[in-house]
Amino acid sequence: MSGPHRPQLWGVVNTTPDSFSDGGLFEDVEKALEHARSLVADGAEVIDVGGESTRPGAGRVSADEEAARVIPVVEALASEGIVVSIDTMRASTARAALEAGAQIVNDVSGGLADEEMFAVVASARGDYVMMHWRGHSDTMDSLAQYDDVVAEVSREIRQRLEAATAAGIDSSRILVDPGLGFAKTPDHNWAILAHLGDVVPEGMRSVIGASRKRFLGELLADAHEPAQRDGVSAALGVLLAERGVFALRVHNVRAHREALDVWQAFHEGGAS
Ligand code: PMM
Repeated sequence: MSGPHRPQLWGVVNTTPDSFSDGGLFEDVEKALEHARSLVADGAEVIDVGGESTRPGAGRVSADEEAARVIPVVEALASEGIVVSIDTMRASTARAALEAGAQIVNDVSGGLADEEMFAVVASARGDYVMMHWRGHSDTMDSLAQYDDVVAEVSREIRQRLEAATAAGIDSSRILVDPGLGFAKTPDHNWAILAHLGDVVPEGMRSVIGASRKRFLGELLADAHEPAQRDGVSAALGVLLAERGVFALRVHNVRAHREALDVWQAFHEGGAS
């Protein structure tokens, strides 16, 4: 397509145990694989595999448990030729996932949760998603304090970028994510979205994870389940495409693909 870049769709696969299943790890792995394959069929270019919930208030999972959940999934998907991103704040999990074939490390802490992370990424190949973060899920809501959220998040992102490049990660490998909902209220999220061009350094690729988040649910009239936020998520996805975002991290890939099809046809109509 001529004109703006069409964002990649990264499909989210959580390997956190299914509370409705008592089939153990094997069944959970099989379910995650099935889900990932359906997201690829729907148009996902990357599958983002995570084993630790980062929802507000969530506690941590041990390193062993996280690795036991994610590594078999990463290995199986990579062997099928699927591009895998590992969503982890732990250097040990990132290293194991890279060895198992992951091509991207998605670190919601931007290297702050584990001081070994930058070294692991620097010594490997592939992209690194560096998200803006202020603290773990059990404290992050209390860290949502800013005088000027756009200026402060922009500054903190640049500080982390300097640290990452000083540790040997080439900036061309880094994708910047402002971390919607991570130490941010809905108003903070909207301010950041309105000023993405200031928050993401010029010339750098960005990833946005807005899909199904609470701040979108708040726009809807009645109490909605996360899956009922797919329409508003896709609407925002189109606006982000317009802003030149490189990738959208989403749960319902099909809804976003269709929305981007409309966006693309709209632009191509204008171009002919
Ligand atoms: N959000 C969540 C988890 N991982 N990774 C990136 N890069 N950006 C995000 O915004 C992000 C993430 C939490 O959302 P979920 O619980 O809906 O997956």
